[in-house]
Amino acid sequence: MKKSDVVAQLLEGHNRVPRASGQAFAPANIALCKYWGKRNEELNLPVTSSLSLSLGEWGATTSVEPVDGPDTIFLDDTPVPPDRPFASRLSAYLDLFRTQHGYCIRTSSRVPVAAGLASSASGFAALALALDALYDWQLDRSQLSILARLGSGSACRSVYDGFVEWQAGTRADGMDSVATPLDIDWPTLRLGWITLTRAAKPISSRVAMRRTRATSKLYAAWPEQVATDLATIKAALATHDFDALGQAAETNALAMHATMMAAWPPVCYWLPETVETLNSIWHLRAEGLAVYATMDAGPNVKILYRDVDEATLRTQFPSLISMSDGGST
Ligand code: 2P0
Repeated sequence: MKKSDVVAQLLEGHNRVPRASGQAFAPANIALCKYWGKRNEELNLPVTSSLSLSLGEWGATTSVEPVDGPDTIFLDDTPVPPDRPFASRLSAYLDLFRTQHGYCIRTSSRVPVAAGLASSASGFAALALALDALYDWQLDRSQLSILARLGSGSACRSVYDGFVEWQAGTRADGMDSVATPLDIDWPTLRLGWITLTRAAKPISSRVAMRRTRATSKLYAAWPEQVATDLATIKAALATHDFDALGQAAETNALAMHATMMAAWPPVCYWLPETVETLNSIWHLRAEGLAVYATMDAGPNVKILYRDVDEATLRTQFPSLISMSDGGST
């Protein structure tokens, strides 16, 4: 099945004539239980479910406007040349919706892209929501989650705020592979990120996932790891058990990295500073501070902690930014 078949199914009977423009915001999200590996690459269908926390005001605002001629794309007011992967990936996604015309896309990303904060997640979620506004489809969140997933897997989680579970689903067409919001309120929980480098990552998560699944023997253990961690994380969220949450999230992230390090050629996103930061976190924890690490497809480290420890952690990690800081870079 192709992306265009899924779109045709979702938009059957819906308006295909655009209004003048559409605009939307979507938050970035950080997975506490990671998505790593696809069962279907065309539709971004995952091998396992995953669970994330959306980052409030940190995210992307995107506007979309039909224009004559080819697509024009602006990122933070700077035109992006059409041959850049960023632009060609957006244009390929827009091909799913256009009739004749091109689009002018303006995205302002209030996500520290270099910190590996899943810019494609907020970007494609904001674009799917903006297209819904442009065409006045009035799709429900579940359908919007599917549309966003066709752009980038983790984007399906960014159509909601707060804690979100992405159900892997089993259907070949992915209509049951959607994100759902979890009814959890935990105002004292903090997620922050420590930027160690702004260098572009050497290998995309898309390619790294594919290689891991194809060559890493450790990947066989990944679905079971996720099943255990997901259950632990959901129980910990329900009871506000911070240490259980932190331990499961950190274990899950490190297990994900272990699967990719055991791939061939190996995929290692870690830098010396990554190891140094993880060691600092482990040292602080040994001294009694409740802080846990998580990492995505990059060298930077995110931390989970409680609001009471914010000041201490800012002293330890001067580059720490917290989701509670508000979305300005
Ligand atoms: C996650 N990551 O759950 C995991 C953890 C990175 C590590 O989702 O190919 O950009 O567009 O579906 O969503 C990053 O992968 O990949 C990701 P595609 P995506 O957040």
